[in-house]
Amino acid sequence: MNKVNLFLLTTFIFQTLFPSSALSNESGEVSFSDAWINEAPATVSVLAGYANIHNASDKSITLLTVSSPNFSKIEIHRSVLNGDMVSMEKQETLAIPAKNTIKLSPGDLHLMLFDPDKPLRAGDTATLNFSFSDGNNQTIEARVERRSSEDHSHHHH
Ligand SMILES: [Cu+2]
Repeated sequence: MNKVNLFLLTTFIFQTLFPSSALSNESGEVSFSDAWINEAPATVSVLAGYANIHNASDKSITLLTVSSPNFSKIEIHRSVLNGDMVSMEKQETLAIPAKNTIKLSPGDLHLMLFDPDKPLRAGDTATLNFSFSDGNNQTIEARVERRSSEDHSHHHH
């Protein structure tokens, strides 16, 4: 059985056992699209993750924490240009305004993913858990991709 079938089977079993769970990112007021992780050399222990987070409700919802079984720690960062240097500011939380989409994208807001449990290559997926101020949690699978547009090597912490 290949990896994709195993994932679908696992998802099917999980949803059969826990039909009201938030595993599906279709449910709830907040939904995700284009969740991806920038592929990096295996020697790099900090990766960047991106997604679009949409709040369909008529009130602001705040992203409180992001965690993952695949990383030791995840922070929300914003890249800020100071002169010709890009630095990253840690965000304690991230508000998603009512009826709005926050886009995490290279050079701007991103997830900083620390210490992957295994080398992540393009095509792999990692699990991300998001918890929100309205009490909802969402678990999504982010795909590791090689998108060449942004060079992160000039970032510093
Ligand atoms: Cu960062």
